[in-house]
Amino acid sequence: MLIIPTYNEKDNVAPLVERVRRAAGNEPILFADDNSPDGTADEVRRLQERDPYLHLMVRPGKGGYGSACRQAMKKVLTENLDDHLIQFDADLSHAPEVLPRVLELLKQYDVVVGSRYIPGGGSANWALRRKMLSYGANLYARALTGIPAHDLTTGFVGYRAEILRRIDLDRIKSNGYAFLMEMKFNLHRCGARFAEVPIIFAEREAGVSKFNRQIMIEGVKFPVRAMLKRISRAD
Ligand SMILES: Nc1nc2c(ncn2[C@@H]2O[C@H](COP(=O)(O)OP(=O)(O)O)[C@@H](O)[C@H]2O)c(=O)[nH]1
Ligand SMILES: [Mg+2]
Repeated sequence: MLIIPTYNEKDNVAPLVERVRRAAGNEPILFADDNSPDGTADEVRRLQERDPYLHLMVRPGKGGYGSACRQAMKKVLTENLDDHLIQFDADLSHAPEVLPRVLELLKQYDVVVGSRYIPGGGSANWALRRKMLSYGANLYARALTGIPAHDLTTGFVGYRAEILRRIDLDRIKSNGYAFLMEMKFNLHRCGARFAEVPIIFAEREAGVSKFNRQIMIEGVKFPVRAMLKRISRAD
């Protein structure tokens, strides 16, 4: 099941669903919408009329990316909706055409990371400065956290349900890029086997990014916290 958090993504959901259907057939999709003012949830309801594999969770208001992912994951796990979960962005930055490969690898691995920083991966239409910043941030985070993957801030990640049951999602508190690192860090510490697939990240064409300063600060602080945990071997 795909887990797709949405905030003001009305114009992106229909083309996204169409591409997922072409690439991955009837793979179920759960949208976790934070009551987007632009009517994203109504757009999903419209699509649900002709697609029985679309699910929608509407939350009362903007609660953040990590919180939306967490709540959607908990729903899949507690209601036993699927044996694997793939988190994915709504803005067409992640190519649905990679999904079959991720699904295949999830038969053998616990966590499959869609990675920009392995051969074959990259970021389309990003300025060199942004590429270097993201690459550097990932080198820094990898050195401090010890997570065995090259792209720790990617939001395209597949998990086996059984490995997610081993970590306590309620203890994961961060919300932005740090949420993505904290998930991978906790899974690595409980023995998850990681695989990576190359992805080409494409910048969104419709809607606006929710990236902000606070998300970045959280992303800089988390690796330090993780390193201290490794040193002290605390939980
Ligand atoms: N439910 C929910 N989704 C969010 C929130 N913030 C961002 N998203 C979604 O998370 C995904 C990634 O966000 P985006 O703004 O594209 O971040 P960027 O790719 O780092 O610029 C998109 O599908 C957004 O719609 C939020 O507060 N709540
Ligand atoms: Mg985006």
